[in-house]
Amino acid sequence: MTGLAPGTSPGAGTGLSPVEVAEVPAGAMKSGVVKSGTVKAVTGDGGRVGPGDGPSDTGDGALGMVRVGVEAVSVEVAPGGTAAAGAPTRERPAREEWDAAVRALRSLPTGASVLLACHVNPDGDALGSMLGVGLGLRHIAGELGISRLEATFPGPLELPPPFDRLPGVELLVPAGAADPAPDAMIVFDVASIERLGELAERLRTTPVGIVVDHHASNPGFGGINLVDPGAAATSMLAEGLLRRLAAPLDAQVAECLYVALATDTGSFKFASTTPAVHEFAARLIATGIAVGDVSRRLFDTRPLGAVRLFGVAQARTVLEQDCADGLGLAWTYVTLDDLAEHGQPPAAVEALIDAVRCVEEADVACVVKPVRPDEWLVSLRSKGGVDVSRVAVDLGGGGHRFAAGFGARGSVAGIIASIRDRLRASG
Ligand SMILES: [Mn+2]
Repeated sequence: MTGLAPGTSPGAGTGLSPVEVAEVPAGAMKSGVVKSGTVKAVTGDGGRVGPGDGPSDTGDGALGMVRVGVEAVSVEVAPGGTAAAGAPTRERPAREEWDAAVRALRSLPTGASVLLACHVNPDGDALGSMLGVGLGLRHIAGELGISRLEATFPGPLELPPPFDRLPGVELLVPAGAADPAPDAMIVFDVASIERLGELAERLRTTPVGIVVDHHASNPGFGGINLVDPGAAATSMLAEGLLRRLAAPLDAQVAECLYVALATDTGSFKFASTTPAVHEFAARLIATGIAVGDVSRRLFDTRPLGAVRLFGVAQARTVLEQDCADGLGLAWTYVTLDDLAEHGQPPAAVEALIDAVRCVEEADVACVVKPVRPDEWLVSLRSKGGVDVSRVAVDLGGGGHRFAAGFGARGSVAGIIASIRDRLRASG
C-alpha cells in the first residue's frame, strides 16, 4: 500500500531476506566522487556510444542497485567507462543472439504456448518489461502462431501498487497455473536463474528459453541471451526484441516500457541516464502515454498513513557523526506497532531509506524495518565513502558497495551497535 512500490525490495513481504538488494539494475549505482576525490565506478563496462543497435547500445555499464530512488547516490561517470569519441563499439547483445531470438519466435509450432516470466518480488523494470513484451506479442500472436500467452513470476501473485495498474496485468497468472511446458519462455530482468524460483526448471526444459536482462552479473543462463549490462533498464532490450519482431509500439506497450525505464533510472536521475535513455523515453512518450499521471503514481503517491508514518520515522532519525571514521551514520527505524498505528504494510516503508539518505552530514544511511516480532530487515546506503556491502555481508546479508541490506534479530539498539562496529572495522 504505497506509492513507493517501485522500491519494493525483493524481500518485501517475504520475511527475512538476505538478498534485499539482489535486484540490481545496471547503471543505477554508478557511484560517485566522494570526499577523497576519487572516482569509483561499480563497473566500467559501458558508455558505448555509437551507431549500433538502438537503445541497447547505451549506457554506463555498472552494477546497480535495487530500487527506485535508492540508487540516487552521487553520480559521476568514471572516465574510463565512458565512450571516448571514436571508440570502437561492440554490439550487445550480439547480432546472432537477436537473430536467434527472432528466428525462434517466428518458428514456433502452430498454436504455441509462450510463457513470460520475471524475477521474484518483481520491480517496475521486471513487470514493465514483461508486460510490455506480453502486450506486444499479443498484437502479433496470430502472425507468430501463438495461442496461449501468459505472464508470471515466482511466489504469490501479488502486485504492489502502482504496478497493479500496469497495462497488461490481465496476462498475469499464478506460477502454479501457468503452462508447465510452454513452447517458449522469455524471462525478464532475471540476473540469475535462482531468481526464477519455482519457474527455473521450466526455463531449463523449455525448447526456446530467452533471457532478456541488463545485469552485469548475468551469466547467460538461457538458450538465447539478450543481455546488455550497458542498458539502463531491461525494457530497452525488451523494446529491441519487439522492434525486431515488428510488433507495434502502442501506448499500452509504451507505458509498460516507460514504467520500467523510469523506475530503473530513478526517474531519470541515475548515472545510467544516457542520451539514448532519453531518446528511448521520447519514443515511448510519443505514443501518447500520460507521463504526468504515470510519474505521479510511480514516485509521488503514498497513502496518508504512510506519509504520517514517514514523518514519525524521519523525526527520530539519529545522526552519529563519529561513525565510519567521521563520515557519519544517519539511522532510523520503524516498528510493527508503527505500522499498525498507521495502518500500513511492511512494504510501505521501503522508500524510507531515501529520506534518511538525504541527511547531508552522514555518508551512511540505515533504516531498520520490521518483519515480525524481533525480526528485522536492515537497509544500508552509502554516498560513496563506505562500502556498505561489507557491513551487510558481515552481518549475513548482501548487496553492493553503496546499497546493501541484511536480515537481523534482536533489538534495534543491538542492530545499530553491530553496524557501528562494522563501520569502524571497515572504515
Ligand atoms: Mn532492471
